[in-house]
Amino acid sequence: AKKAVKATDCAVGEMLEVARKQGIETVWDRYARQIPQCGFGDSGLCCRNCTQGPCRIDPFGDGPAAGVCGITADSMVARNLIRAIAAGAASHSGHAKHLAHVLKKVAAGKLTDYSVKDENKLRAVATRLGIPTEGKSVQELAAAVASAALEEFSEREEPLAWAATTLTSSQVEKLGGLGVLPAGIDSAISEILQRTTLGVDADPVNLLLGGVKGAVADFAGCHLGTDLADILFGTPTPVFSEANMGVLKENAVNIALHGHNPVVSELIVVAARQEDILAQAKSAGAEGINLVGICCTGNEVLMRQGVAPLTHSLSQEMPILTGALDAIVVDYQCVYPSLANIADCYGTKLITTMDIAKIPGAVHMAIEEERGLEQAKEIIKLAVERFKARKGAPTCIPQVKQKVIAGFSTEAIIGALSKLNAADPLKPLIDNIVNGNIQGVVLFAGCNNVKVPQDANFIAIVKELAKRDVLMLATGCGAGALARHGLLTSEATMEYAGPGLKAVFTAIGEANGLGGPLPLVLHVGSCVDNSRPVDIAVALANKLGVDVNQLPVAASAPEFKAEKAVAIGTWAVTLGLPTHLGLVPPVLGSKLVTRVLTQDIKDITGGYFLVETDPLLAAEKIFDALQERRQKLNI
Ligand code: BF8
Repeated sequence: AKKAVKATDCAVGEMLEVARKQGIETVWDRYARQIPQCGFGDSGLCCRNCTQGPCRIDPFGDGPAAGVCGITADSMVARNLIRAIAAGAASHSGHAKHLAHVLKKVAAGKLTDYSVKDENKLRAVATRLGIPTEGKSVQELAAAVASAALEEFSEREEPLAWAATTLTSSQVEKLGGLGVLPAGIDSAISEILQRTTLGVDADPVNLLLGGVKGAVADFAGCHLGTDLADILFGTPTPVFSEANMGVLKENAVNIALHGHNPVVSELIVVAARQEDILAQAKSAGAEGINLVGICCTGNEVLMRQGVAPLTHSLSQEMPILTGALDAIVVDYQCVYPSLANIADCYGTKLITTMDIAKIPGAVHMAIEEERGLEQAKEIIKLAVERFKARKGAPTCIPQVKQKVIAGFSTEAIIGALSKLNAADPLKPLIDNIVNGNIQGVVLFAGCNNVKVPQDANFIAIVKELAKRDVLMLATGCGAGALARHGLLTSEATMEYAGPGLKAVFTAIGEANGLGGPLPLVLHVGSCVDNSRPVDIAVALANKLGVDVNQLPVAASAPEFKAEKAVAIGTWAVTLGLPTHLGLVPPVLGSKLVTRVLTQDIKDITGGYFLVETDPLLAAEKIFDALQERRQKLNI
């Protein structure tokens, strides 16, 4: 019964049993050791922003009602929240900035291992940005887009191009009117850090507006991350793969690609397919090189290369316990430092590749893009050595895997719809929303969290909304959860979709030669790719002449964990979406902040946070939010 509380994925369950028998400490053990967690921190009422603290405010009114400087509970909670948004924005946009530098070097002809893989996307992004494209070479356009991208970071004269050109004009106007349309991504992040230091902004609502501005910067950073990755590595199209630990192969060199940015992992994919490297693996006695993915780097290489997702986020330690994982190559974000100890116990090579993300105990190989492919080959060699050392030793790979269909970029979704109506691809979608075959659209985003039995909320909510004919999209570890549970398949559509959704997905799937309906949930990519559903919503809104906050569209982060998820959730609300959270965020220490986020903001942006920890009730509330929108549209 204890196992069921930790995870719903039976592969994870098997590995937990191995961990128990072998005395390996996991994320769940460390969590148990943290209990009881600090109630002040949990409610947002702990401040460490100066050395007169740490200060704590008593949420029940018996103890201190202010910090040493006089900061109130409302402001303390707001400050803490928006610092998380700044951190999230820094992460997503840091990833995008990294891609922008690569694109700039590609344009300058400095890199041989990278190129522009999708010229159409490059031209489309340039056109959207107002960069003249006619007669321009790929190099010239790449240079122009890279420099426009890098200009987003400090401070422009104009609002962020990746917000101003991607949202509806009324959204842009509204955000401008509220003073929350940033002129620079880094400047918005830095502004949050400044206004939340000792003795700057003490007005909770003003602080929250600062957070909204940071969230818009995060949105721009995410969109930039998607656009540049598509340009450099190709825009995803539907792809078939398999998910979960059963994809490991005892007799192959198994290498997991973990983190967020495809810059390194794409080269490892290229290297692993080269004859000389394959020959090395074979001469070591392996049947081949088996690349697998973890977290969002895993999503990136699944979407573009069909690399099988191994596991996600919360269970990232588990595959090492199979004994079959030869190397984990990480870039940055969501990589648990605990991997080093477990990898050491099993002889798995943990390889860090970014100078901002080192882990004691790991092998560090700083990737220089100028010789990236060569380094990718060196990394694979380390994995081959480890394979040689373990060859013949028993492994315990859980025989658990599921089929997966992924690769649903905006372009792929529009492409699939165009098979039903080439002249007007959005029309079939709109018609089916209007006639009720599709009741609305929900985006599942975000992480797994140790406080929720892994995947349980995702699975329960998705099954419930499927019955009710809701079209669902997913990103990040949420998409991973659904992949590992077999919900990104045509079979799941046949089993769980309501009649309207099933009919629509069957028509689209057949028109596209998928041999069955579209998968129950469309995997749109990694967490930065939450920008993709926004593109679709904006296109729908523009076509219908309404705003996004009128569409029957919602978001859900049922097991969120990272600061990045706080930033995404906040921009989803800012762009007008009812946004469900399956855990209570650390804001309950302020009634005012709680009310603004769950109620008052609805009057301003149309979006709001909907907090519900019970998944079945959450599904009902999300569905009700869609119905409210339908009624207002008279459909
Ligand atoms: O960026 S869903 S645990 S891996 S933060 Fe991290 Fe959360 Fe996973 Fe992807 Ni997103």
